[in-house]
Parts: sequence; structure tokens; C-alpha cells
Amino acid sequence: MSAGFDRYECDCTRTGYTGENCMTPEFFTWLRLKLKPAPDTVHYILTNFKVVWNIINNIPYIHSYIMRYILMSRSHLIESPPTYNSQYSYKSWEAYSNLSYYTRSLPPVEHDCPTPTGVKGKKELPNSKILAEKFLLRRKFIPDPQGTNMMFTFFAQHFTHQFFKTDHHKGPAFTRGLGHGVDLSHVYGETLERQLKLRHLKDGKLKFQMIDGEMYPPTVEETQAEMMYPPHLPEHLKFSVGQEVFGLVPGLMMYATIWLREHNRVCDILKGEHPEWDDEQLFQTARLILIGETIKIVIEDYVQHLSGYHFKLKFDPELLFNQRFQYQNRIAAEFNTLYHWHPLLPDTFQIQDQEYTHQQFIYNNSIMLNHGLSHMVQSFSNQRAGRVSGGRNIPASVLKVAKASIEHSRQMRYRSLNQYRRHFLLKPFQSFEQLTGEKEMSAELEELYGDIEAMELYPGLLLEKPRPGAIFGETMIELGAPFSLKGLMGNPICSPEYWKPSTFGGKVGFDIVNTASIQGLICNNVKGCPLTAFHVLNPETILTNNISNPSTSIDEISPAVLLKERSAEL
Ligand code: ACD
Repeated sequence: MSAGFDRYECDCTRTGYTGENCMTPEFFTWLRLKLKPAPDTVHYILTNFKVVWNIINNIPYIHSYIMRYILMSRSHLIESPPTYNSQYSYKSWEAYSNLSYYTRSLPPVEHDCPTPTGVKGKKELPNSKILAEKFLLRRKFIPDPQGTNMMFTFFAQHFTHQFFKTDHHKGPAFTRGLGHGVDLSHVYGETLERQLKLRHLKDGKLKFQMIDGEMYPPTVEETQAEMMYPPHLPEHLKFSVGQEVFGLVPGLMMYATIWLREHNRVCDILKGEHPEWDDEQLFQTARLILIGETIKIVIEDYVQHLSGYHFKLKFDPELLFNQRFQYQNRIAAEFNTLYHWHPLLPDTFQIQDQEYTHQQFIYNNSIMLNHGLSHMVQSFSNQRAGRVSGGRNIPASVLKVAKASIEHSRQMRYRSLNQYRRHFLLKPFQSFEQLTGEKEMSAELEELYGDIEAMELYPGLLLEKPRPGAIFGETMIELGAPFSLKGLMGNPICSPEYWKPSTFGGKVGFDIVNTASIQGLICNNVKGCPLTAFHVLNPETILTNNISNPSTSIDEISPAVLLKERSAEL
């Protein structure tokens, strides 16, 4: 807090630290710091000693104890109720109550600070275009050594677009996603008006159309729920779903179709259980079931894959019932920024024996109709994604999104990478070489930034040396995990009052939630039940995309209209 024009005071209340800058640990803080193993050590233990973990995973008491510890230690790092936003670096009712802001983990840098990230570094930050081109642009596709595939990549994009919905009219500090978490607004629409347009209003179901005996989303013509499509696209290819931007890539429309089928499938089951229920109750209960399924899949398949742990992550809300845990969540701007994982995107997309360039892929819903979901799932399961951390792996076609992330972070006056590391209990980097683990880029970064304390968050996350054999560096995990686990477990369905069979229509609905998996979701909704996972199933499969004769037989769309304005949504 400022105290007059040329002084400040630090409020150390309940920080566990004392002193003018709250930098001196109290005794128990000091002891905890001494006893706590470094995150790299914990990560090493969790990703090695498979035999030991296999035993621990089967001893319920120890397994639950560790899972509870993971959830609590991560979510304690997220302020709840939320505090700051990009406009307010002090607590205010406006910042608390105005849901159209993303919240902030760290308040913005004050306007009277000598340098853009505070006190260290140069007066001006490096040019964002130069940064993006020099350090982030892909030279040659770097495959992810963890084996992440395109099923994961499109799941990530599809799932996160229910809560990362920056309001481009208002600016990067604002969101249109007022549910601030897993509300499935990407399936059901953000507003009640859109939801009603998408609903069949019979048996709880969503509107659909049948094509060649399979269920697909209805067209915009039918629902009148607007979508973002290039104007000349034929009407029959303008599918209408909850999230307006999901026409952007066929991978998103594939997941939108799968969740549409899942919703209607669950409605049939619920109607069988409850013939007495009206459309509204069937719809609302199916929505809660799908929210539960999503959280289960995200924790047990998606985060499990990302973590690389041999410890088996478990979705069990009861673990937190006797803990001090707030069932609420507010999406942070920093979480949105760190989730810009564009290096995942390959150079081309392979489906069956065809190869699509980015330009051929975007806004091309005919791909879904031509290949069908089964072939899409099989192909995406086998195609490897790119490594995220380590630098120089963003495809040229989306580099502008990375450049925008840097510029938006500056507009929102983000603190430096090291300040975020301190906040999330990591040691600050001492040098650029320690950050990147190499000499060439680190020397250039030093030249541009002048001081490691001035290094920015987003380029830092993408340039950090990945952990051995891993998709991410330490910072991505240590910042990403608290935001994720708090957001997932803070969902109201995880609270004691909601987490019971009756919320989900009884035992049958509760079982659907408790047995959900990515394989189950696919099996229940895609013809032939193709084998799937979030990693390439055969690690030998294609590390790069080398099909020599890409097809030109698809409905091509003029590049002039492609993605022009809303490419940031990708
Ligand atoms: C742990 C568990 C392992 C953490 C591993 C990776 C996490 C890294 C980045 C975030 C990943 C996924 C985000 C998933 C869900 C977001 C949900 C948001 C809901 C609002 O060691 O803690």
C-alpha cells in the first residue's frame, strides 16, 4: 500500500513473514521452507519409481492422503474469494463483484514504477514481433516427448473455451465467460437465450440432425443461434453449437458433436429412470452429469497425462469435505495467458490418408462430414502434438496469437516471470541461462531485457527449459496446477450439498459421472468405439507429418476470409 507520495507499507498479516518488505520468515515458515522438498524433487519422485507407485495406488488410505495433499497444497495458492483484477491493485467491492473481469493472481504493476515490470530491467520492453519471431517461431516441428496427441490438443482447446472467452471489445482484462469455470457453456451457450435456441425442448434434449444415420449438430439456419463463420460458407456446413467460435477448426466441431451426442444419450438414460420428469428437469440434470463427467475426465485422463506421474490422480470430492476449502472460482488472466499452448499444433493435420494445411483446415466443417467422427478420432489419436516449453515451436500461421499474448500481458501490466515464481513458491531464476538451459537464446534475451528480473511471464513460460522428457518446464506446472485444481474442485457439484446421487438423478446418473473417461466418452458416442487416449497409442507412430501428396479434393475456402479478425480465439 502506498503511504504518501514517496513511501509504501507492506502488510504482512498472515503471510508467515515479517519485516519492512515481509521478507523475513517467521519460525514455522522457516521450518516449513527447510523441510519442504523442491518441486523438481517432488516431480522426479512422482514420475519415477513406477513399482512403488503401483503399490501406493492400491492402498486406498495412503492414496487418498496423497491426493488430498496435492489438492490442498495447490489450491491454497489461489486467493479465494478473489482479490485483484487488471484495473484494481487494491481490494475493492468492484473487483470482487464485477464478473466480467478476469481476476489476477498478482496485482498489476503500479503506474509510477520506473520500469514496465517494476524496478528492474530496461525502460522499454523488447519489441513483441521480434521476440515472437526470434524465440517462439517454429523452425522445425519439435514433437512432444510425452507423446501428447491431437485428441488432447483439441480437447484442451474445446474444454478451455468454456471459461477463456476474452471480450475483445472491452479488452484482454475482460471475459464473456461469467460462469468462471466448468459450466459447460461451450455446449449449452453462455446465455439462457442461446441455450433455448439450441434446445429441442423435448425429453431434455438438444437439437440435432441425422446425417447418414449419425447425429450431428443442427445448422444455424435451424437454431438461429449465431456462429462465427466466413459468410460464403454453404448453409448446410454452418453447424450451430454452444460456443460461437467452434466452427473454427474441425477438431472443435468434432468434440462439440461428441458432447451433443453424450447429452442426448444421457437424457435417454434419465428418461428411462424418471419417466415422470419434464423436459426441464431432464435437461438440467443431464447438464450436471456432463459437468461431472468433464471434471472426471480432466483430472483422471487429461491432467494425469500432462503430469506424467505414476501416482494415479483421482477425482473424489469427498477428499475435501473436512478441509478448509471454498467452493467458488474466478478465472485469472494469468491462467488464460499461460494456457496459450500453440506449440501443440502440428504443421499439418492428418486424417485417414489425407493431409490438411492449417489454411485448408480452418472453418472447414466438410472434413467432419467427409471423414466421419470415427476416422477423425482414430487419426487424431495417432498424430503427435508439439512440445510446448523450450521455445521455437509455434507454427507461423498462429504466431500472431503469441505476439498478441505478449502485448496483452503488457497492457494488463503483468509482473515479471520471477515475481510469479515467488508467488507460487518457486525460487526466482538467477540468470537467463538458468531459464533456458542453453547459451544462444539466453545471451540474446539478456541483451534484450537487461535483467532476468525483468523477464516477462509468457515468453518465460514458453522458453523455459522443459523437464527431462517432458512437455513443460517447471513454471508451467507449478502455476498451471493450482489454477486447474482449484477451478475443477471449486465447482459447486463438488460441494457436500451437491455431491450425492440425487443431484445426478440417482445412482445411474451418479455412476455415469464416477465412471467417465475419455475412452468411455468416445466409445459411447462414436461408431465402432475406436481406441483412444490423450497420448499417441503407438509411440512409434509418425513423429513428424510427412505425407507427400496432400489432398486438394476438400471444399477449400478462400484464405482472404479465413480467421481474419477472431484468430485470437484459436
Ligand atoms: C499436480 C497435478 C499435476 C499437474 C499437472 C499439470 C498441470 C499443468 C497445467 C494445467 C493443466 C491443465 C488444466 C486443466 C484443467 C483446467 C481446469 C480449469 C477449471 C476452471 O501436481 O498438482
